[in-house]
Amino acid sequence: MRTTRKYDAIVIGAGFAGMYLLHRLRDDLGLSVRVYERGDGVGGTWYWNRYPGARCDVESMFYSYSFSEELEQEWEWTERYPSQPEILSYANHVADRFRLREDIEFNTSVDGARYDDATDTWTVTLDDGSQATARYLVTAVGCLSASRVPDFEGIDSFTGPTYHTGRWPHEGVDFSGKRVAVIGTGSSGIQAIPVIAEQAAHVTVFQRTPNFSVPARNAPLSEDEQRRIKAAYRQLRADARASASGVVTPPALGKALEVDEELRTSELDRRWAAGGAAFVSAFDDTVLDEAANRVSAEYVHERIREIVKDPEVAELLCPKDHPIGTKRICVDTDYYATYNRDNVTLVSLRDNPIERITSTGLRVGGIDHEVDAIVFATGYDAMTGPLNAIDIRGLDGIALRDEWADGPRTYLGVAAAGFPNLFMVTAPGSPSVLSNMIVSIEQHVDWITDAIAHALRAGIVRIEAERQAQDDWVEHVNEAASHTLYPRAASWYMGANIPGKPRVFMPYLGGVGAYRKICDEVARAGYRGFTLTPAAATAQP
Ligand code: NA7
Repeated sequence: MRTTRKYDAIVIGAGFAGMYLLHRLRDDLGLSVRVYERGDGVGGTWYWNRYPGARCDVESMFYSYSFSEELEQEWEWTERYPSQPEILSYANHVADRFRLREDIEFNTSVDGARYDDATDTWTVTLDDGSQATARYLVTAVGCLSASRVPDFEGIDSFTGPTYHTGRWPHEGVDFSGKRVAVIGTGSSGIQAIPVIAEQAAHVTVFQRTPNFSVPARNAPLSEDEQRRIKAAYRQLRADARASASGVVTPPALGKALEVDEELRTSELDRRWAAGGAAFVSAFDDTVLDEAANRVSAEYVHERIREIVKDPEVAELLCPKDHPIGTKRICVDTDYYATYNRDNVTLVSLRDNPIERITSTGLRVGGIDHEVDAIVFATGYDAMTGPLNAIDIRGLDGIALRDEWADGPRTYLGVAAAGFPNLFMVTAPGSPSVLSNMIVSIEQHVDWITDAIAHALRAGIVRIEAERQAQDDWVEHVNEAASHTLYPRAASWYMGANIPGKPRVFMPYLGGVGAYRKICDEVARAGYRGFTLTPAAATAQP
């Protein structure tokens, strides 16, 4: 008979959040911690997303942990934006350096978790049927980890290989001499298409909605630049934490239409030439006001028309369905110019969706496009997908996925009423996906660690979000979104990419700096909005 293993805390996921949780809870609080990870290595998103061209859209020097000065001083990044292999080797370095692997169980999925009211503990059930218990359960499952291939008719009839960008084969894929279909033009498609086009015989891109993309201007990181940033790291990190997006960007010029036209254009020219997502923050009101938004949007349209030689293709690539910045802006290398290649064809799905997948390709508008391989760059069941995939049962056996049937409900994006001693990293209701993820992850993990430390000190065995506090937070998250243009886009932030998913704006738009202040204030006020129950008050057996 198997024995149920007991820990102080169980963490689900060994990406950047799970690794840092393990370090803080084990090494700073002295807890026994077990991390379950379905992959056979650390890194989460960066473990799975091995598609050609995969690269972070946040600069290397800031897409990195700040908790260890030795680590941040010693690690050397090679490029302005880190490639997937480099981020993965960084994650592995961190795992070795902080001896994380010894408490991570790889190739292990958590199928379910149930709270026991009598003992104030969670019992998780693993995919081999075994169980483990802990007082605290912390989910670190990522926001874009439930990859999704749409339910295309005939999908199983295709005789060639198919790939999803978020489940790329570890040994890589050789597209030499092959005709490749890429479905999807989000960040993943936009990064992969130029690289696949360099290798494949032909690439046919199937585009439902064009996206705004700005040049990365990726380049090797010079030693001087690295030294300069490292010398100023403390201040730069503090500035990033206090900022809206967890990244320090050049200040906005003011309201777009109040800025003199010449200055407006030269600022956009400057940002386009500098590269990176800071392009969208040239003005204060780009995501707040339609007319202001058009200034930056039309600037990108002009650049697309300039770069892409075929005017019809250029027009198809110009995003007109959503305001710029209301879907995460893509950061690319040679994306638009790729459409000037002889071996790249754009098929717009605007008027004709993919009718079906056949044994030899895709049928659109009655026309068969024959290909040898299909790449699905079709995205994720974002934010709620990875959590709803686990059967999480709180008080009285209530299921988290039932509680969230009409859209996710959390308090501060870290806890849920009815689910005591459960903490979630970067869940809906937090600003994480709108930010530099690592800044958000460190903030969440530090806050959760402090909350657990407080409970341990005070002899608290149960910490639970109050329903009223949760309702107020959900209302605040909705309110923050309602003042912006974000809900105008059919984005994964809104759940709009999944048929039948409730249309709720999931992330918190107040900014990571403001959010941090709110979380700190909640803690200072004795964890306002949480019910803290001391040991004697619960029915311990
Ligand atoms: P995204 O951004 O969700 O992009 C998915 C793409 O796939 C997008 O262009 C979709 O078109 C397209 N798609 C999805 N379903 C279909 C169907 N049924 N037919 C045709 N096209 C479809 O995922 P990514 O992986 O690129 O990026 C995710 C995040 O990673 C990104 O935001 C960054 O934060 C990093 P749609 O726009 O829905 O019309």
